[in-house]
Amino acid sequence: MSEKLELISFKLCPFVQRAVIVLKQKNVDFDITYIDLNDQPDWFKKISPRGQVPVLKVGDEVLFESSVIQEYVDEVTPPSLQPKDPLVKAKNRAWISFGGDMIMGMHGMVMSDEEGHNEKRQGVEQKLALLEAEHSGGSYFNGEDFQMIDAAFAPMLMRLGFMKMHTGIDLLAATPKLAKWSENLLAQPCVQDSVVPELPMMYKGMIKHMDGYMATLLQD
Ligand SMILES: N[C@@H](CCC(=O)N[C@@H](CS)C(=O)NCC(=O)O)C(=O)O
Repeated sequence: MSEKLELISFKLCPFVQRAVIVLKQKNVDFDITYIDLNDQPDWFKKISPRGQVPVLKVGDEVLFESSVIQEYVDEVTPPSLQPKDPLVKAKNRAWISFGGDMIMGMHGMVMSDEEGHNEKRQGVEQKLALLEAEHSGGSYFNGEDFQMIDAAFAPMLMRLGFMKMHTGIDLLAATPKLAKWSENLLAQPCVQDSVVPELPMMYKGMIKHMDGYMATLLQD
């Protein structure tokens, strides 16, 4: 790779973390620039078509959408983290997109009043059950190798851990394959090094700040 990559990030963002995990797993030397999404700098507004992170700067070019950034980084740094079988790869892509919906559902759980929280929680639990049924039962999603889909789901699983730690809500209690998967993924250096050390406390602060039903469940 000729140009040094620059990733535009917001510390709390799970979608940025998807990209960081691939960059770390591939040992790519990259710069990371943190912005405040609630007070977006003008230069960011100019380069981010949706006003969202992650954005990856590749020289004068800009990429957005976490899964696209993951795939670009993967393609320019062989060997690939994607499954070789095109059908498995395509199915994984679909589940990665599904994982994005789950991240949004979890955010809804954090933001909502009790009724909304319970509704969103039910939605996330249903999705977790579907994911459990699709999981190989091996160390990682497809089996024994860490692949792209693992990088894509680790941020969500990490946040489920924060939720459990701060509120006691254990959404993985009914999905043993996912619980084991989470344990395996959170032990990976590329996952551990993909966030700032203060993230667990930032997540708690976000729950408090959102002031929804979940804030009433916060434990000390
Ligand atoms: N589908 C996008 C979602 C990215 C996303 O939702 N990023 C959030 C932060 S975690 C964001 O930038 N939100 C600001 C906004 O939507 O205004 C992706 O996968 O990259």
